[in-house]
Amino acid sequence: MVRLIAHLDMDAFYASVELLRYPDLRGRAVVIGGGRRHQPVLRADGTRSYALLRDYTGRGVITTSTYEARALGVFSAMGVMKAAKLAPDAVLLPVDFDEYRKYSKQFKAAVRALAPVVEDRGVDEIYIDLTDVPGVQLDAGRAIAQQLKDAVFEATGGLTCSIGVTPNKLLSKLASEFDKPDGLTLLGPDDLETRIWPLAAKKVNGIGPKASSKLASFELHTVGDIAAADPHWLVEHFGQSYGAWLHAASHGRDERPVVTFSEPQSISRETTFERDLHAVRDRAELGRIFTELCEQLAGDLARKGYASRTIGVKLRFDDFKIVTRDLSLPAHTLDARTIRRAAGECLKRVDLTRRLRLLGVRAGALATLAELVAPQAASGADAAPALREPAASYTLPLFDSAPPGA
Ligand code: DCP
Ligand code: MG
Repeated sequence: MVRLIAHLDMDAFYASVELLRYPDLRGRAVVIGGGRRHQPVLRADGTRSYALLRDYTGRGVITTSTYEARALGVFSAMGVMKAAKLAPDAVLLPVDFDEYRKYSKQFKAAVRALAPVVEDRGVDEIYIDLTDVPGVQLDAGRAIAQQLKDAVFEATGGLTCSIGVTPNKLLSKLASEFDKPDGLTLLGPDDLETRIWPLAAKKVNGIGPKASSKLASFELHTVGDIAAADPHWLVEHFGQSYGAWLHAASHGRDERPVVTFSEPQSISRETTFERDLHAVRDRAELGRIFTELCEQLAGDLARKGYASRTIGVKLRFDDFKIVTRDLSLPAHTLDARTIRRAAGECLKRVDLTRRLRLLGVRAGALATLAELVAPQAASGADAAPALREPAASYTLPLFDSAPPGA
């Protein structure tokens, strides 16, 4: 039985989500980015007016563009003003990460319902191990891949994706791009030479700008060039592990498993006191423990790579009654002081006459840091709202105190 791994990547993801609510923009060059100004304006007659690239001034960066805009040379990470020179009539829409996360959850759930072995790789892509899906070995995964595409389209109300199916993650990641958008590409071992070797080395996930320019300095430009290089020579120039990996990767070998992992709903810390504490009489001690819990929670979030938008407290009184309170923040955070302040607000809403046995702090409404900052991190000026515009009462930025290990 051969392994069959799919890589699924949504097509022009942010832009396609926007087109679901602004269907009148279908077929037009549309770019997403440039901060949060330039919202569409609803006119009295029910039509909308949109901002155009030609009218933009600022330092914003494009997060993605429709394929119509790409045809004009406008791509992710390009400055909006530069894009305006190429496509002055393209429509500019602001980013709305909450909306993209919502659709991200929908398409992933649709996939999991058909093929449960899913590895989450961010907001718009996943790997799926199809090996054990009944019947999959008969057609190398074609039928199930088509079903996945249909299910994603159905569940999201019209989003398309592209899928590559091959014996491993490395090849599938490449294959999913071959036929974008709305693509479906199956590759077997025989396709290595014809389909993979002609690709530029930097197309391979794991060959970044530094490695690819070093490879180029040795006249190794394509995957096939690397495959033809002597493995000992590769190790000599790129080190034992990376050199060996380059050799294996260029020959289409990759044994990495699909790592399933479901996102936690919340992360919390709690402690039962040595003796019951009273909010007034043991104020100092309670305050110290409370702050420490918040700091530990912030550390947990940072270590696990999450930020939270809902902070809650849990108390158990000396009569064993449990009370919880929570508070939604205007933006995601993993900052200890912001968490401490929000948890303090929650505590104010609890009757603290009885003594306490236990105190806990909980972070819910989690988003991965990858979702919140990347890939915008690269484009600085257009960072996620959580990073750039913390709202009034919680003015601490996401990384106000450096997370451990950062
Ligand atoms: N993204 C971003 N900044 C970048 C690249 C991407 O904010 N420099 C965001 C917007 C994309 C999403 O991540 O919609 C997914 O990235 P992809 O590289 O998969 O790009 P798209 O899904 O937009 O297009 P494609 O059809 O090529 O997959
Ligand atoms: Mg995509």
